[in-house]
Amino acid sequence: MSRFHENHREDVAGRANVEDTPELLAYYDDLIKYEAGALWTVANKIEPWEPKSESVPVVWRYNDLRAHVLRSVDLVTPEKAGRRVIYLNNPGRQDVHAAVGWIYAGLQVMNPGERASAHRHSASAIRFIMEGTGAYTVVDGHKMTLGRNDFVLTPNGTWHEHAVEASGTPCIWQDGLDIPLVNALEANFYEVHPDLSEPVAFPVDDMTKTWGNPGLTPSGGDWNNGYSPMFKYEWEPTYDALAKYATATDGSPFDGVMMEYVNPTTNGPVMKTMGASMQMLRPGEHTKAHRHTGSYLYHVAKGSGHSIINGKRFDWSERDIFCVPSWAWHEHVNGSSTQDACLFCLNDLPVMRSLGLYREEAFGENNGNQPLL
Ligand code: GTQ
Repeated sequence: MSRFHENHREDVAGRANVEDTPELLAYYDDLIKYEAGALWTVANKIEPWEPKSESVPVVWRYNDLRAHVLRSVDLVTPEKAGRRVIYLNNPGRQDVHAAVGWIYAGLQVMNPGERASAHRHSASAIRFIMEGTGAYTVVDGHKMTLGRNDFVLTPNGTWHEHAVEASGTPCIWQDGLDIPLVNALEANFYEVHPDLSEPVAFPVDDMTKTWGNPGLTPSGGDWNNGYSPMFKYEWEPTYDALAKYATATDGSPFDGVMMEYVNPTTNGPVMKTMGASMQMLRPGEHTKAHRHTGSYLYHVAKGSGHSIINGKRFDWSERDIFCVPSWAWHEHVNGSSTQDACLFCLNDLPVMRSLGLYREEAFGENNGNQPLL
């Protein structure tokens, strides 16, 4: 039996193995009347031997989606739509709007001169800029200019609004939020700003300029908010850091040269519920397979290649988005022998780690690489 379909232990001693009799069936019917049930009828379902993700691996190809995203500009205004976003739907998850696991994602498009009203919610968000110039986000009065492959946080509870300067070009970015998680926890509040907009109260890009200097922190700087004060992480310093680090490390066998975006005041994840990383796959690199708990949404920031997820090959190129569900085997391949490839990854690792649910395993057969199914 393949390692991908381990489902063979249901009748092991100690697990539910009760055969239905007319008496038992009548008993179950009686329990239903009292809003109750017998655990042994559901035990194998509610307590799986190992995580069984409802989500399936998917690649959302930008080549397919881009024209449809742009079509929405002519069909709805940001004022009417609230957010002009095309969301990514995992075909395995029909109960909630999720791209993978408990993570929501969408592609938002905005024309020059457009603005979406300010709001705040219990869900946390990140935005990863895909194309266009002149985009900016205001978070609690801090205005951040946004360029290609920059990523910006809008942590839970912060007022935020997005816009594109009149002098800019049409912009598309990826939104990623923990909406499904916060809804599952039944803790989501949403509020529209009373003025529909918030004044810019600080110098432009001040948080990145203050908190984003490597090895240096502002003297007397005080921050204790549970999320990173560095709201914006720019692509150029990120790529420079990866390129530098690549000259000093062999990299991870599973992930190549990988760095986590951190809250500079804690060295921990950027927000409590969602983390992010950028990894560089060197020319020709083919990583070993592993699996871990948590849900992972990759965005191809640079280059092209493929990933093998649960034994199936998924090709990707720049701007494609793909997901690795919890406990799915995965390995990555850079398709170029001369250029590096970079994968941005949004994940719920902070949740897994802080709740003590993180677990990881290396693929032990076939020299660490999955046989293709
Ligand atoms: O901008 O906060 O794609 O609240 C979906 C829901 C973006 C946002 C989305 C949201 C936002």
